[in-house]
Amino acid sequence: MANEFPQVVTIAGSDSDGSAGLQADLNTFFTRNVYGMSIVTACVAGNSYGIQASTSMPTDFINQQFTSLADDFDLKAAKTGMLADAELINNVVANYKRVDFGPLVVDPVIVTKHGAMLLETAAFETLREQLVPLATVITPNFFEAQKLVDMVIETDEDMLTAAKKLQTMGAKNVMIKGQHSDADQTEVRDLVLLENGEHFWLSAPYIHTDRVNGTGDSLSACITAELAKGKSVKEAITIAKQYVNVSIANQIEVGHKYGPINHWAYTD
Ligand code: PXL
Repeated sequence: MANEFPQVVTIAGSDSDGSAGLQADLNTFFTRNVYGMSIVTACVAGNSYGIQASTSMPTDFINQQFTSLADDFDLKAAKTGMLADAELINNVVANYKRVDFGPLVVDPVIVTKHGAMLLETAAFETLREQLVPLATVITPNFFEAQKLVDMVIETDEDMLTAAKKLQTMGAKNVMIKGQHSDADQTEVRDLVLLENGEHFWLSAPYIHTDRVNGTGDSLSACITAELAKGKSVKEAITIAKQYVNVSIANQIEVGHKYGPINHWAYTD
């Protein structure tokens, strides 16, 4: 049929300033030519200076969003973002198991780049036990990976050990995003461990800018979009890394402090 776009959904929090959360996901879906929907888990009041308040959606309302989408749409892939607390994770997992939304990309959102907690510490165990096993792809950053596998990562070997641990916990494919906290560093290296045991590193120049809000959200959203279009996990991750790099390299001026990335920049 003409004009058919794969349908995808993000199960995530809303960020009022549009830089992260489901807004970044929907921007990514749009520019990657998939039709994006959203199941809102929480709402954050924030701007480019930080987050000022946040609140979770009621359980019944989250259930209804799942039902409303499952009753009508032919979803080809899904992703999770901010899930706030253990109750919310349990609820999303129970709902995800009763519907067919395709492969799941789990972005284990714990804390923002600027230190605001988006997941209660008490929920880490639930995240590990309930959500990680559902992940077709999990995309922790360096910090989140250490929290999830409960180890300090110092070397490349440690990073591979952490990725293997995440597979043992049930995630099929793992992408651990490299550290970028050293002002002198010139590249960022992410590790990918595929379901078949193959692993490889994705390297990109480290771009020194404050305008990187929504990077992790957009990366996982891009992987989701590519999977929905039928790309392999390896292809989807490789495209997503390029998508995000180009989006960071072509910064836009929005807000007075930590700005969003540029979703218009990347073209195939
Ligand atoms: O980028 C992480 C993130 C995810 N989800 C929501 C957010 C943020 C960061 O601000 O607000 C809703």
